[in-house]
Amino acid sequence: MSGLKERIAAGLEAVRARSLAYTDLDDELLVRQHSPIMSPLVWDLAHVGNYEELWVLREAAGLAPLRPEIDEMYDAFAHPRGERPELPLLSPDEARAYIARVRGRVLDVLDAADLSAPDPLCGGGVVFGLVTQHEHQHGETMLATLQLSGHPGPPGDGGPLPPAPPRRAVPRAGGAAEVLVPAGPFVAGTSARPFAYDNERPAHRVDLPAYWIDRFPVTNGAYAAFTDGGGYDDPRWWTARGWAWRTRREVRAPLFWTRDAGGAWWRTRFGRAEPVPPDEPVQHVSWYEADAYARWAGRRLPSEAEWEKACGFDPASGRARAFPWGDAEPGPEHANLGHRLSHPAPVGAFPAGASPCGAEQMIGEVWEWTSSWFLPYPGFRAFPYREYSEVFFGRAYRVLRGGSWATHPSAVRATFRNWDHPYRRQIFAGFRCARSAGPDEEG
Ligand code: AVJ
Ligand code: FE
Repeated sequence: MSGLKERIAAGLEAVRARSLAYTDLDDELLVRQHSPIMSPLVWDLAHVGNYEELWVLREAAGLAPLRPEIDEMYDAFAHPRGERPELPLLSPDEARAYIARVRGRVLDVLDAADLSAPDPLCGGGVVFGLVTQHEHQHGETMLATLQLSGHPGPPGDGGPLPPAPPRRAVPRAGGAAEVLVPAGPFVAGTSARPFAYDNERPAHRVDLPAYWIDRFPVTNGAYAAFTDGGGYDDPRWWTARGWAWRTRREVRAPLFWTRDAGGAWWRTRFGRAEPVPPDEPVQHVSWYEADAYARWAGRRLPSEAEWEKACGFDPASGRARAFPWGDAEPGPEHANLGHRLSHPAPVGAFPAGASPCGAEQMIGEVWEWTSSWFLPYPGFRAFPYREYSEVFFGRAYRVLRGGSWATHPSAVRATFRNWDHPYRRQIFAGFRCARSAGPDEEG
C-alpha cells in the first residue's frame, strides 16, 4: 500500500506543478477574462483547490471547511464561466496560499488513510484519483484559455518525438488510409479500473457490424482540401444546425486559421503565426465542421462505440485493452500526450501506439469528435456526484475520445469519455472518419 501512497503523492505533486506553471503569469493576465466562454485563469486555480478540499478533506476525511465563505464562488454550477470575472475572487496570491494549505492537509489525510478499506471514496485511493484527474482536466482547460488569449506562454515542446519514424503517406481526404474492424461484439466501458469516471461504467457488451475507420486523424492538409474546395459554401455537406451555425458565425476555416495574400493557410498558436503544417491532425474544429467534412469525403464520423472498439479491442484475446498498445501506461513512444509538444505530432509519428486493428494516434494528438450524444451506459449510477456526468446527459453534447497532446497520460484511456457542445472549437479537438463496410467486406 505504501507504494500506492507514494504514487498518489507523486501524481498530486506533478499536477500541481503543472497548474502553477500555467498560472506563472502577471496578475493582470490571471484575473482578466480572455474569452466569455472561459473562466479567468485565477478561477481555475482556486477551483481545483476548492474541489480537492471538498472531496478529500470534507467528504472523505470529514474535516470542517477551511473557508466556507468562498465555496459558492468556486461551484461551477452556481456561476457560468461568463459571470466569474465579476465575482470577488481570491487574488492570485490568495489562491496560491489557499490551494497550498488544502494540499498540506490532503497529504496528511493520505498519510493516515487506509486505502484497503472498502470505502467508496478512500478504497483504492479513488478520491485521490478523482482530484488528480480533475486538476489535469482544468490544466487542459487553462491551456485552451491561454491559446485563446494570444499570450505566448507556456513553452511546451519539452520532449523530443520518438526516433524519426519511417515517413508514411499522408492520408488523402476520402482516400484509402483506413482499416477494417470486423463485425462482432466487444466490451465497452469498464467496471474494473481503479479510477474511472461514473460515465465510463459499467462495462457492457456492444455488438457492431463491420466498419472501416481512418488509420490516422484527418490532417490539416486533407482538411484544407475541403476548405479550399468550397466545403464551407455548400449546405449539402452540413446538418441544418451546422449550416445555421457556420452562417451566423461566418465560419470559413478552423479556429485560429487565416489565409495569406498568396492563399496559403497560417495558424496562430500561443501567440505566434506559423504556416499550417499539412501532416499534423487538424485541431480547433467544431463537431459541425467535422461532420460536414466527413460527408464531403463520402464518409461519416464513427460512433463512440466504433471509436472505442477500434482503439482497444483485441480480437486475438477477445479482450478490450486499456490503451491501443496494451495495458501498459502510456510512454513517450506510444502517444503524444502530457504537453511534451505544444501541438499535435505528424501522422505516422507513433507506430508503436497502433491498436490491434491498425489504427494509430487514437490516444493523444487531438480529442476526436464522434457521432454520439453524451448518454449514460445501461446500468449507469452517478458517482460521486450527479453534477460530474449525469446532468450533462442528453442531446446537447457530443462525445469526444482519445485525449489530445495537452492531456496528461493519467487522464485518458480507451474508455474515457469527454463531451462538449457541437459548436465548441477552443478545445484541442479534431476527428477521424469511418464508413460502414459492405456485405462482402465482413472481414
Ligand atoms: C469533462 C471536460 C467536459 O471541463 O466541464 C471539470 C471536466 N468537470 N470540472 C469540464 C470537469 C468538472 C469537464 N469536461
Ligand atoms: Fe472542475
